[in-house]
Amino acid sequence: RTRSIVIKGGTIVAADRSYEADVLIEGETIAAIGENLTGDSVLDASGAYVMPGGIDPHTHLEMPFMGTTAAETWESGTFAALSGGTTMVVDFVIPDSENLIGALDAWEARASRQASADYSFHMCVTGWSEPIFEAMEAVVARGVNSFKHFMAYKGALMVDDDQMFASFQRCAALGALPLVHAENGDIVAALQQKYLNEGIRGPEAHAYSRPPEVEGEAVNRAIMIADAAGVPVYIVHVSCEPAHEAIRRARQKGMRVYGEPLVQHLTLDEAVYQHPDWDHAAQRVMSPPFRDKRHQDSLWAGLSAGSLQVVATDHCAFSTAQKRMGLSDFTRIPNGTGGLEDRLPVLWTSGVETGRLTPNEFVAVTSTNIARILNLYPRKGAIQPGADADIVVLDPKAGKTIRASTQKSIIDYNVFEGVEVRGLPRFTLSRGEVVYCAGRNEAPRPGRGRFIPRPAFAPAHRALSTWKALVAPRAVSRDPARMPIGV
Ligand code: DUC
Ligand code: ZN
Ligand code: ZN
Ligand code: ZN
Repeated sequence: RTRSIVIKGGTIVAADRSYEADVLIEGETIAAIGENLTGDSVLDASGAYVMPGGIDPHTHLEMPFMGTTAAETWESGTFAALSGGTTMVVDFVIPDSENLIGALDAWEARASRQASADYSFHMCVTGWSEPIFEAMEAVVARGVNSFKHFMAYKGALMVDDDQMFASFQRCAALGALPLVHAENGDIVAALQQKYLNEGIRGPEAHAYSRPPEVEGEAVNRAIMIADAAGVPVYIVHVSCEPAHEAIRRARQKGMRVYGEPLVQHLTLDEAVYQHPDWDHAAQRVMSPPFRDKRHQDSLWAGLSAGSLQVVATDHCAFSTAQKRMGLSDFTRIPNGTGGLEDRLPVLWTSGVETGRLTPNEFVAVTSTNIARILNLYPRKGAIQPGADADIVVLDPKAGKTIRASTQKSIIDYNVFEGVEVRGLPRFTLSRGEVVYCAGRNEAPRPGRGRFIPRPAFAPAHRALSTWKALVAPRAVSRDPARMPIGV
């Protein structure tokens, strides 16, 4: 008989309600929820909240980028995630050629050897060609139903509008969800050059070259292109009011548009780029950059109003030594910050303790909403019989001061250094195994994490478009020179 565990005496917090009950786990899944349940072993959840494990849909572990490779590994990153109550990550596969399946294999090889949390992937589309068109179908068949597009990083990852339009139509035909990094890459490149020409070469110019306007413009454009292609769209790392406004307006018209702020943008502001210590500022260089309070307030409002649905991290963590690649030129500072380990406690402290989010909204934006958006629900994102036993027992009274010196992440700093948080995991369970226990420091077994396939969406998963009937998905051209216009 498989061994069973009962989580006793806690309050189950789901996206839709809170109630007191025990949770019985048999093997890897939840077997029952009820009163006075018994099992082979007991976890005491009294005074704590029993929630679906966090899902971070936006990570870049060991990502080759800007002339280096993100230092956070699959092993350290997933241990950090579990210790912070996140039981699943969705990482971006960046192909360096048209061989999307080869890139997926490379990511899967790293993850399967090292990951201690479950994982899934998004595939990046960084150009357009017949082999990419063909490979997208094979990618979906492998259980990856989302494709990411960069509107920035000109000359590297960026796609132009015609390429994005073709890929979005392909997504519509395959039942996949397009994701977008929305910044106008042409304007960013022009502004970067302007500041370099003026001799402004420090991290502060990183923020100057990526103002809210470039993000707002790109989000509007991505939404309109998605609507023309008849496909829903998910905007990653929404950082400012113009971006949020575009999403809000589209949703009000009935379009299926989703927006993901990061916990960093909700809590850190642009003042970090004026810090007198170069390292301090450069460690916080990511795209889009941190904004001011007006933009933060907009993001918080979006989470409680439902116009923004997910809080992620874009965990893409470089060491201080790597950041120094840009000592004399801000455009060479590797872009990215961490947050995987801290997302839940920082959001609990800045969101729930301040009254900006209810505990149920907290669960919705850290787990349940993204499970539904990515077609993972209810295997993940839910506490119900049959679901994977991915559970965080969160103690709202347990607190700490965030320190790089005590974190599980292998990075030598933390953008939340010195921040006092409450709402720490007492236990984290991944598919029924207790993989983290407060006060204990053992890492779970690398390689125990599993790939979670996400099937294609049903054909009804469409955007509301005024002219979607005009573009039959199968009319998408395989020939990049012959993009379909209308039809
Ligand atoms: N932004 C970052 O800051 N890092 C990784 C990629 C991205 O878009
Ligand atoms: Zn991005
Ligand atoms: Zn400002
Ligand atoms: Zn990213």
